Amino acid sequence: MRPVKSGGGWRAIVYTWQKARDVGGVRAMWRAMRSKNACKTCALGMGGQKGGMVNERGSFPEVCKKSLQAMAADMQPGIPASFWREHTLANLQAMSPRQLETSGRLVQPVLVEHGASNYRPISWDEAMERVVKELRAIAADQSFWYFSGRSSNEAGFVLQLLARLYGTNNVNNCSYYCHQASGVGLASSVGSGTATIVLEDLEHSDLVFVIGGNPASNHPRLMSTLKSIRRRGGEVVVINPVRETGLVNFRVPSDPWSLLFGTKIATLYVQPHIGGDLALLTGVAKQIDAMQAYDESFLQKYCHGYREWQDTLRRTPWEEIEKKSGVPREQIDAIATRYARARNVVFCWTMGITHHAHGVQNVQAIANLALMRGMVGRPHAGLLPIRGHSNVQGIGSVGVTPKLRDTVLKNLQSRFNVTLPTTPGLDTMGCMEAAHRGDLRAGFCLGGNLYGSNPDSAYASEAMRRLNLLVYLNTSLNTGHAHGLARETIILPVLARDEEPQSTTQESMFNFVRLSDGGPRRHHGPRSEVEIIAELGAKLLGENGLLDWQSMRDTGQIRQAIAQVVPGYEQIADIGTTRQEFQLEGRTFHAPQFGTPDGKARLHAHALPELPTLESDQLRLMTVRSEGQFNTVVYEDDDLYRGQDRRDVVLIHPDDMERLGLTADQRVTVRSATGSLAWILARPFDKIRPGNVLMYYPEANVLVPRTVDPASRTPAFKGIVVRIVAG
Ligand SMILES: Nc1nc2c(c(=O)[nH]1)N[C@H]1C(S)=C(S)[C@@H](COP(=O)(O)OP(=O)(O)OC[C@H]3O[C@@H](n4cnc5c(=O)[nH]c(N)nc54)[C@H](O)[C@@H]3O)O[C@H]1N2
Ligand SMILES: Nc1nc2c(c(=O)[nH]1)N[C@H]1C(S)=C(S)[C@@H](COP(=O)(O)OP(=O)(O)OC[C@H]3O[C@@H](n4cnc5c(=O)[nH]c(N)nc54)[C@H](O)[C@@H]3O)O[C@H]1N2
Ligand SMILES: [Mo]
Repeated sequence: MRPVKSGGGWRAIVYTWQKARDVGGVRAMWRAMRSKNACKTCALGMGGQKGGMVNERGSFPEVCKKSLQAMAADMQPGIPASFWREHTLANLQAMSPRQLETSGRLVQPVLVEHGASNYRPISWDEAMERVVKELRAIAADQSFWYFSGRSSNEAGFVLQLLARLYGTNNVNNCSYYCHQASGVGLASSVGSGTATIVLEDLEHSDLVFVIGGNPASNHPRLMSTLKSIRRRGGEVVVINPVRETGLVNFRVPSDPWSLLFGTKIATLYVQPHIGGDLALLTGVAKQIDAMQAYDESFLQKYCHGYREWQDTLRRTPWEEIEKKSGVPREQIDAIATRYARARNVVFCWTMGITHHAHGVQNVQAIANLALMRGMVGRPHAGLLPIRGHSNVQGIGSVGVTPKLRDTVLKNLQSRFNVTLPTTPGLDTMGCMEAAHRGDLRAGFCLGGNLYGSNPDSAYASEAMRRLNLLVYLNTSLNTGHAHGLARETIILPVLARDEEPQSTTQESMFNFVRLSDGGPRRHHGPRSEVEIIAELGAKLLGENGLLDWQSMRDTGQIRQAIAQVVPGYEQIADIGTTRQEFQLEGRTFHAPQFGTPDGKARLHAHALPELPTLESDQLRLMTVRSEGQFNTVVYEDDDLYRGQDRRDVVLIHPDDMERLGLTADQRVTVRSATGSLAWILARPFDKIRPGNVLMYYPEANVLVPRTVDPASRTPAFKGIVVRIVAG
């Protein structure tokens, strides 16, 4: 496949028309895309009451290929009952993520018991009875409750409440495999775990750092903002071991000029080694310090820890910085020079920063750099973690975490007149480990693909096999349904956001709460998430009379409760009638008054981590997304921007290919300390920094060790030491 020279462009537009045709016409697709629902894919956020394809600033059309893919997937026909007879578990296990996704929409509850060869359809009543029976037979702390960031605030709120009333804090979400390091790092620096700016601030900045992310594929709408910044004469500095095509040149489909001629995105592109960011960021700070380009009075007035940090910077030798980042001094200075002359700077980052054993330190190093020049706590500058799922931030806000904030716990207890457990809850990896030890009996997954998103797939599968019961609430089939099986596994089909009978809400990464109207159901069979959860609550806990589960079927009443319980969410109470979407208070810092107890920010000093020492035949592997997938859901095998037509590949720099004596498309086995993958094609890829290689998640997860960042418990999905051998 010939690589394209720019991201976006005509191919994105042609794709749109093709997708529309596939699902029954342009009108059907247009109607679906324009309905008043928050976009289903990433957390950049669009849609809601301003209508689909509109962002919070009212700009239209804001559309990207992956939102069309997600929409088209939800518009698929239902999986017929015969499918379950015709496909054994062994068949499902042999299917690729893409084949599973394109099997159709889940429309009836299905069950597979240990020893059975197939899933079989069961009634909703039978499914509920089985779940209730198992949950009654075990201690509450023998269960866990996993949430993907695809569900609504309402569903998230009620399910976490149900789990706690049942008696456990083993409540967690996919953020533990995603941006948890950002939440922990930001909270330790500025006292709030989310973006410090709103969209408008970004649009006024004159320098944007894009660190460890590939927004051309994963957050395409960010590209039109980057385009505008470049057009105004602003700069974009990219830090990424891979020269990602779309970050070099992008054709913004909604802009005729950009579409025809393309827009240059990066003004400076720096390629560290995987895991080299902490050293690199420290180097940039050291140079700013040497240039005396820092804001001394800001640091003194509004920050703690400045002197210690400055001492550490001054003591860290340049040789160590260059060696551990893989970036020569001149390039570090070039970044510092640009930073020193910019007036309004925004720092964006994604998984290249968080998916490391030192993820929190990476985030703190970004915050240090920003604080150093007073780039946090005023308009048009700040910190912007580019979040993943469309509502991952919202479910975290409404209580889907193992440890509730003190005020939320207090408010929940007084609002519902209940006493909730205070025993420590497990995070996501903690649940997998406890299940593997045999300490857990049952798991309940609201969306997502817990198996597919896990490191060490063999371990994940084994952990799940040791459970009595696993319940999945999903819209479509995924690898978890084939490989993540307990003694008894139940899949419950749910409605997608735009099929909900009642309105729901979502929170974007800019802390903006949107209202989704829902819409007509596309299939008989799937149920609303809230309805399923309320029914489970009534059947499991109804007799204790603690909660009126009937009212928990009504999203308006759930929002009343959220408004009373979650500080900042007060305005959600009447959003169903006022339709007034809103910005959450206390998260955006337009003045140097931070969310910490005394209002000051904190700088953190770090020792630089060693990059893993590589023997001559070893390389560092990153596991990433292609342009044709959304997490574990693969829509297409192509990775357009990286010029790949298949996924069973390992992308290697030509110099490394030569050194290892490999030829293009040779079959190889990739081995890590955790596992190995055979029959992989070795592909020369000159856009990656030599010494580093790239493979696609989730297929490569058999290679990913269970190493986590001790501070955030986020797995190190990037930076795995591998050996690549012929055959
Ligand atoms: N189309 C699409 N959109 C998505 C998703 C999707 O799967 N598909 N997923 C959503 C979710 S949940 C998330 S979290 C986001 C993920 O968005 P991204 O973080 O952009 O996703 P990854 O594919 O993990 O890409 C990581 C990027 O970091 C770089 N990288 C790897 N290691 C390092 C490193 O050590 N340092 C630096 N500086 N860079 C590194 C890689 O080269 C790659 O460009 O996207 C969201 N949006
Ligand atoms: N090696 C490696 N592993 C990784 C990563 C990586 O970069 N490398 N990235 C990590 C990251 S950032 C994340 S966020 C996790 C992703 O982890 P998850 O969020 O657990 O996984 P997804 O693949 O997004 O979930 C896909 C499923 O969600 C279901 N779904 C879709 N819409 C809805 C809905 O409206 N309601 C419900 N109930 N279900 C729905 C569909 O059935 C689909 O199969 O993976 C992590 N794992
Ligand atoms: Mo994510």
